[in-house]
Amino acid sequence: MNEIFGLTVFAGIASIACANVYNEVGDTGDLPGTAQNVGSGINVIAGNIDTSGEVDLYCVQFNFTGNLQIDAVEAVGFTLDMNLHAFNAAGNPLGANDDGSSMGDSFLNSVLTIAITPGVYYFGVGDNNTHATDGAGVLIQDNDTGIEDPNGVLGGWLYNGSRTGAYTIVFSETSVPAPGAAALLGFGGLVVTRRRR
Ligand SMILES: [Ca+2]
Ligand SMILES: [Ca+2]
Ligand SMILES: [Ca+2]
Ligand SMILES: [Ca+2]
Repeated sequence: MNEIFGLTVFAGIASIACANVYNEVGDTGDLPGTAQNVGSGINVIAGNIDTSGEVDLYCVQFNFTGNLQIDAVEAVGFTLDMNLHAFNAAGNPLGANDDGSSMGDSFLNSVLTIAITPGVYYFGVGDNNTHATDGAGVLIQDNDTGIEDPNGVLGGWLYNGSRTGAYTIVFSETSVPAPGAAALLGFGGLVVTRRRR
């Protein structure tokens, strides 16, 4: 079933951009020590929340300085209420989002833009109201309000979600801070226009 979902998702993403896809292998862990290493050159991760309350964390390398937009998108037909968290190489929180969209898709998806320099970053996704804590269980990043402790180190999660399903995480390098939805919608419109010609 994973492969079928992956193909479906890939077909959707491929129309948006030139996609270099990393497919979750089995189930990635939820902490830096068990996160799957995506490496560099990937702009789409396709994975699955297949256990109620689980978090999927990925380690990704980026080699540019600028703004990175991350969209966490539920697969069509599923009911995940995406949550998205970003961390630096040390596991310090960089931001989180529960409900947002830059793609004109479900408001239950998540979108986040962070300023980055070349290096390794961690991205975690889960179902609704998934919060990041340190190893002692102290909240360091809230899915709704974002960073609680910028010096906190990811060491655990508070799970509240219960749904399962497939998702994609889409990475877009953006040149302008805080890109509006219009920019991406405009891009999407260009694709549609070209296809119709
Ligand atoms: Ca998983
Ligand atoms: Ca997992
Ligand atoms: Ca959400
Ligand atoms: Ca929430």
